[in-house]
Amino acid sequence: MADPRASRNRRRLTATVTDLAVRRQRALLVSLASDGRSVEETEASLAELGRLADTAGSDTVARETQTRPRPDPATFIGKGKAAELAALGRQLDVDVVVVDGELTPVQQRNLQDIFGCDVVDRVALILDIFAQHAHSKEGMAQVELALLRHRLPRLRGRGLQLSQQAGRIGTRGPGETQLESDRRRVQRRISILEDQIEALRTTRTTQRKARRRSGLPTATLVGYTNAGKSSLLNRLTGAGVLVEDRLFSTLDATVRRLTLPSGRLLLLSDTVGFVRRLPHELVEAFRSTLEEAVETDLLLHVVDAAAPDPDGQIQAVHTTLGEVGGTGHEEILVVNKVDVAPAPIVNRLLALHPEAVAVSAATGEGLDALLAALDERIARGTLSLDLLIPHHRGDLVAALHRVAEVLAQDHEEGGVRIAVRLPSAEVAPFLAYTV
Ligand SMILES: Nc1nc2c(ncn2[C@@H]2O[C@H](COP(=O)(O)OP(=O)(O)OP(=O)(O)O)[C@@H](O)[C@H]2O)c(=O)[nH]1
Ligand SMILES: [Mg+2]
Repeated sequence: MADPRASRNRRRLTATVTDLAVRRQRALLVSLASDGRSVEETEASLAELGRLADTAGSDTVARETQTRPRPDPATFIGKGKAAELAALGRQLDVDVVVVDGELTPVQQRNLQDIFGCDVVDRVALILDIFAQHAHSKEGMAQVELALLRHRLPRLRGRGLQLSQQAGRIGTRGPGETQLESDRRRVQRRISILEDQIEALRTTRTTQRKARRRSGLPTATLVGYTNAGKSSLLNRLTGAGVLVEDRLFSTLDATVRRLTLPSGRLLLLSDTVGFVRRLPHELVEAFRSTLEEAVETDLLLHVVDAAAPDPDGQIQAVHTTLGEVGGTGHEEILVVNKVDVAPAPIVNRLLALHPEAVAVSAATGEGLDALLAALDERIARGTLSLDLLIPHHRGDLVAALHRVAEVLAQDHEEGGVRIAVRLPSAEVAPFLAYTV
């Protein structure tokens, strides 16, 4: 039943991560209130770090914030503070210190020495969660790539100094140190993964083109992690995607057909959620999954109105979309969890975003309005089609030149090959000729 390659990949992946999930670990969370960040932001970020740590399998036993204009280049927090917290850590018997920021390899090493236990930063924590939640071949390859790219500059070994002194790049043989061969092994694995991901990406692009050729409009659920994207997909299409009250439940894209009240069909996809300061290694590695969100006719941006800072979440989603070139799309803001969210917050979001729709994926409230809004947007929107019109239907070619933007036109044996972009409402007569 189980694919032996999948289980091999999984073993390899779990061997790669700092496995926080083996047993519940005791975590000390540390953050820095520095320039340009308000106390509230720091607090909200620290609370979120706690949820991330919980999802990764650890219990927060203490949280500490230091105010400092800038991170200390050697130890991130101040050295004195680090020593003080190390004593606290020993007293509370912590297994891991989680820093709300991005540590340089040097800072991480120094802190680990001071604390005498594992020290991970926000990036490593998120990578760890992704590693635990990846299931598909593509997802696992993407996470492993992100992990290795993150680890490579952090590999430490007895050979470090020696290899720097020798400075003989490419030297093999007896002088080779453990670290160098580790580096080379990691690098080799990175290039294998890059090739694998590239191949899977090509498959995905082909699938996406096939979907486009089907002439059906596509919409993608995007949003902050835990906003309720998968719940909404399930409610609307009966997809049966895993829904959980934890962060990053979904890492793989799922596409389902949805019939709108007008009878129009729509392809709706669910994808990975976003978080504030999503590690760039992950954005890079998950590019092909995120492209799913970018290459679409319409974004359904789901926001959890019951979350502590919905506005911040909306902004984080837009920032991440910007990083993968996904801005400037038609978007419907879906204000979710209205069954539990405070009414003033829901109302404020609706006032700020006039085209937003308030729903509850849990109770079904507002879904009719959402479907109507989708219908209306799709009717207003445009679609790209690749058509082959038989020579005897010159009337259709002429019609296309009237109603559509013609992107390319060529004469082929079977007829006129023509790529067009046209309003959805005009699509019907041409659908029989899609390539
Ligand atoms: N009360 C309430 N809970 C909801 C609603 N929609 C989703 N949830 C809950 O919110 C949690 C997250 O839901 P998911 O659908 O997994 O969220 P997601 O956006 O797919 O999350 P990730 O895949 O982890 O990024 C689950 O515990 C859901 O049961 C809603 O309308 N009301
Ligand atoms: Mg999900």
